[in-house]
Amino acid sequence: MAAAALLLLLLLLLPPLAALLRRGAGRWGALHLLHPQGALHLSRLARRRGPLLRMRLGGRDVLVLSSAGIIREALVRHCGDWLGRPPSYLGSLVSHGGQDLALGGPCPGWRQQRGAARGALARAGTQLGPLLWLQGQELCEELRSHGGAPLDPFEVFTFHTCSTIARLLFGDLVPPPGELRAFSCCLGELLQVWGRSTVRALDLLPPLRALPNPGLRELLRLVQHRDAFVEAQIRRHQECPSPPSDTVLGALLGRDPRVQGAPLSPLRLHMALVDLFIGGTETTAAALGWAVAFLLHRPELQARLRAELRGLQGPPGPGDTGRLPLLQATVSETLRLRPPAPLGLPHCALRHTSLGGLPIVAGTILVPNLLAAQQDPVIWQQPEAFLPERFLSPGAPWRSLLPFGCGARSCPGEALARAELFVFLGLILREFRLEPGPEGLPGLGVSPGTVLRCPPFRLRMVPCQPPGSP
Ligand code: 3QZ
Repeated sequence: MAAAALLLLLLLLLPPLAALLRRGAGRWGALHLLHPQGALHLSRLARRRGPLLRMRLGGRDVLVLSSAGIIREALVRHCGDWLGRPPSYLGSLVSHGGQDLALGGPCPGWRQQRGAARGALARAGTQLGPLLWLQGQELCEELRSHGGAPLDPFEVFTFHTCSTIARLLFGDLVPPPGELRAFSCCLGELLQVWGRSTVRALDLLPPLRALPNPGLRELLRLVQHRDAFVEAQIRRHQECPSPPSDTVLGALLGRDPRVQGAPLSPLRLHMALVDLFIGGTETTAAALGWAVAFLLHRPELQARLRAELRGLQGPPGPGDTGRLPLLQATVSETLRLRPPAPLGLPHCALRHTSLGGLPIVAGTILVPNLLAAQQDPVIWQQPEAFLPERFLSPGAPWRSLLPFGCGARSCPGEALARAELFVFLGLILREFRLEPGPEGLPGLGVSPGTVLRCPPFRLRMVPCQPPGSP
């Protein structure tokens, strides 16, 4: 009875709500941002109404940008104007009051944290080859252990992207595999709860904060687990009489004179590690999952990639992008169609500015729709098709490919992620033929969440070359 009444109420409310959403300019136009299909829904809207959507959220303007040109105008040309992040109740709760690189607003401490994190990652980037190769071999070993039986690869990918970050940060002083596996699962749950609509709503509707919220309680419990793990790793390093040299953690602690900004304050250091772990785990694993899913649909492309890999002496390394153009194109095409963070992170105007000739007031929120920009029919032919070949032709629109955002707040892990995807995917394709599992080909539609992931699927990984052969 109650359910029927609720349904009736919903049906009655639906048409006016839909009309409100269609107009978008109303006081709650930004409810579009809560749509479960997020970026996809906003892309459809942009196709009808153009690349600059203007909405209202409470008392603020929200701009959703859906073309690479206008995103670059804001975040590259006017980058100083858009350095801020919108204030966030939840963000503040999970970052010790805004000490986070991804979520924090510009202040001297944040600039120092950004300089140190970018500097440490750039240093590490010069010697990624051996690390990625080792991790990639362990990844393939684990995949091999399934002996060609149907397997959902996502958790395996997540563990190995998480281990990559751990190795980069801690060198050989990594936590035991069991502990790391538990932590990578904790991060997955953390992101899942972070994206839950009952939790998201706390940012948009302040009165809800007075009510008990089970999602929020779970979020805080997971944040505690996250913090205990990160704290234990830092302590282990500081107590070690001769900690491994040349690690990202060492650089953040000020042990590498070439890295500016270090040492960081304890809280900034802690949150920089959290960002690296969260930013580098599920995002990269999701992209690997998408690449595999797309390639299951294109066996002939797999064969061409294998032939390209066979032409190389030895295993693929991060420096082989020029020698493996099709593999490089496959990574780019995966990131074009399925950017792991399809709406990036929201920006906030620090001062009055302009965009597309329109005046913009300070405090305006900007949401870059990377998914829409990367499927813009003005730029991309057959925008929705998976065609890595498009990147092999001379005039390919590279500048319109923005999976990591652009400008001063673009993803600091871009080079790492690209190298990791390139090497891991190369090692996998070199050793295994990817074949659909008993349920058939995976779906390629997007499912809602903080990170754009493909629907769960199983595949068979059939060895097509003895392991370890050159
Ligand atoms: C998908 C907010 C935004 O772009 O405990 O992976 C800590 C800080 C909750 C980092 C969300 C940075 C979750 C996903 C890059 C992406 C928590 C953080 C932040 C987490 C990530 C968040 C983000 C990222």
